[in-house]
Amino acid sequence: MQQSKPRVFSGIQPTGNIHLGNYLGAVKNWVDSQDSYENIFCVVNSHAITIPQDPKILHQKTYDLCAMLLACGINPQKSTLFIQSTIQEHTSLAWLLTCITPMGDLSRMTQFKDKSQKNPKNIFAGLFNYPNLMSADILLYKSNFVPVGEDQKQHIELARDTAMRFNRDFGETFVVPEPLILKEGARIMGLDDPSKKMSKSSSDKPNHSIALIDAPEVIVKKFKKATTDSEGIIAFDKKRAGVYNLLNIYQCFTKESQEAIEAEFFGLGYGKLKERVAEVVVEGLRPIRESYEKLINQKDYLHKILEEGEKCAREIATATYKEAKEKMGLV
Ligand code: AQP
Repeated sequence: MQQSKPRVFSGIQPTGNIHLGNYLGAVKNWVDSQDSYENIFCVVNSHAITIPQDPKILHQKTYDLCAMLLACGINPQKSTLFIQSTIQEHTSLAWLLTCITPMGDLSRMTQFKDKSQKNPKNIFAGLFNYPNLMSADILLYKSNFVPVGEDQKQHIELARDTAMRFNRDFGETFVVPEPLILKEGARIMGLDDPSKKMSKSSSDKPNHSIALIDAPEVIVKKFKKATTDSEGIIAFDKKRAGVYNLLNIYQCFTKESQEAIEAEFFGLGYGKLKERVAEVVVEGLRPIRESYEKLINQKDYLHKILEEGEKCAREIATATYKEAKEKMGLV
């Protein structure tokens, strides 16, 4: 494949319902910058099994998420979209990288600490090794940039270190990738507990997250219950996490400056803020939900897009893996 623009790679796990954090922190940026890059996007189902999943649900959610990414605006004419497990080179390269990554580096990963705390009875080696699979995803495509939310920054730093170590020890092979993290939306917090990031795996808590498929009345209800504080002042103050989170979401949808937003809400109460945030979110997500409802029934179209994406991604993945494997002396 001829590369004329810098390449971006990013992925998302089919571990539950995609939420506002995933959308504002990652997917919206993928969509908005499709013209600037050569884009490769992936539903990372092999990452999902680092936490136990129901196989039937995982299978279905993988296709649902592909349809949702198209509904969000991923354009198959401009971007390659595929499912991670269809290209074996991801796990094959992850093994090579596992063999050159110090245990100490992996033990520092905060996501491993967080997720093992959340699932203390199910801590498997795959969860510990997750960052190497993520490095493989990125390095396999010689990606220049990786648009992600802030929670993934540490994993990208590890991918950079791994690329540099490989290049140093076995000869120039991988591009050292840069994270692309936007200021607004990089870290959307849970509506019920704004000290924790909005997360798919906490969606069992009824008012934690806004799913992109939530009906308008559900969105309004969840925002009404969002945790704020007792100060009653509407301002972008990071120390008041609940109000800050609502304003941050509002800014992502309205694209107005912080000053303009603070002026708009000057003298108003939290009830009004919640109502207005819910309104812009409902309107912003409406076209996505409507498009998703159509796409989810167009199975042949979806499979065709994914097959084309897989073919395109495979071409790059096969070549890079062969190069890395041979450099390490594997027959
Ligand atoms: N709360 C968030 N705010 C901003 N960005 C976020 N992302 C995730 N949560 C937020 C970004 O979404 C992309 C896809 O995430 P993922 O599917 O790889 O999983 P994750 O980072 O582990 O996110 P979740 O939703 O919290 O899933 P679970 O609960 O399964 O771990 C990434 O770019 C991520 O930064």
